[in-house]
Amino acid sequence: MNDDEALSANAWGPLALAPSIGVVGLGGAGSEAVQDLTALGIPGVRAIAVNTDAAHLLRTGVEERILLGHRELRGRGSGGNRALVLRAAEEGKEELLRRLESLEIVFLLAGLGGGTGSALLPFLTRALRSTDTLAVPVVFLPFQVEIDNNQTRRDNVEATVSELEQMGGLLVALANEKLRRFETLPIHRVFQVRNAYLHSLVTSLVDMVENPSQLNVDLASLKNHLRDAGLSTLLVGEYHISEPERLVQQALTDSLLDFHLSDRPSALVHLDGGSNLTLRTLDRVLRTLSERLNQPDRLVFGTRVRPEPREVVHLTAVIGGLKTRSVREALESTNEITRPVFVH
Ligand SMILES: Nc1nc2c(ncn2[C@@H]2O[C@H](COP(=O)(O)OP(=O)(O)OP(=O)(O)O)[C@@H](O)[C@H]2O)c(=O)[nH]1
Ligand SMILES: [Mg+2]
Repeated sequence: MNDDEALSANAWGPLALAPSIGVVGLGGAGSEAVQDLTALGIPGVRAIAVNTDAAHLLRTGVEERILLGHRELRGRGSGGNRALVLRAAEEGKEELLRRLESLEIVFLLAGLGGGTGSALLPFLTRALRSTDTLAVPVVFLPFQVEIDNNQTRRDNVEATVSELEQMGGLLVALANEKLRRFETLPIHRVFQVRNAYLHSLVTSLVDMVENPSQLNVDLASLKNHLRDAGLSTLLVGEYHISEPERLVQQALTDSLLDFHLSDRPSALVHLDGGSNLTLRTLDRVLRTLSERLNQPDRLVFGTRVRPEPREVVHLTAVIGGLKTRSVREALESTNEITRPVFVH
């Protein structure tokens, strides 16, 4: 075999040059979020909506649409009934997994409180975790008023969050209550603000593993890191290159996430900057993060330096070793929007 032959993909069999990625909306809120992500642009990513509500599915502009449980629920949604959705999910499990099996990273999105998204999110996360696919569940926690006087909704939220937290692995939790600072905007615009933030989380993670860096963090190293990291979450930040400490501060506090650290935190950090990104800046970012996380057990980092100089540096971080809390705590802690994300 000559060099040309040896380097051709045919000689090596099928090669995975870039991971295949999907965003999957579960239920009404999840599907709407997928639509917003698509509108903001997620090139190369498959967009899928799964719902028990046929009318909602027909309305959504998501390219691939899957109606679940049409025999039992007749396309009318679950009306908040998790148990009915779970039964339909068991029946449709093989077909659902078959539709997702070629994907290497799957973001699963759901607004908690209803029946469909709240039931399908832990169900599919668990099913995918026994495959090679990296499942990233994303939950939207409802506004406090939605659950204050509605025990069914509250129970649905509690059951789903605790199941996901017990499962460990990557979990993104975005609290609607933290959007109160935008309360003078129309409601759909408020959700768009949240979805724009989610868009930055999704594209940052995809970009980190898809595009080669000088110090590379690829999908295999991310999966390796997550294996021992326990419950983990994703952070992003972007700041002027002259203030690395502010970059870390911004990523930790200016988010819609709310988690507490255990005594064994870990971090995988990726910095993306211009040709003016120095070792000193990298060092200041890592030191600040390390301090804020109370000296993590493991700190892995990667960097990508672009050929041209840049005023800003972009940070993507996977923080592991988070503590599971009671859901009451999770919901109550969202009342204060200025509170730092990580509280020791
Ligand atoms: N962004 C957005 N959020 C919604 C929408 N509809 C409901 N929500 C919120 O999302 C949470 C879950 O509601 P849905 O997504 O409608 O529930 P579902 O998963 O479809 O479940 P069922 O309809 O009960 O089968 C609730 O807190 C809602 O207030 C929507 O169209 N867009
Ligand atoms: Mg619905």
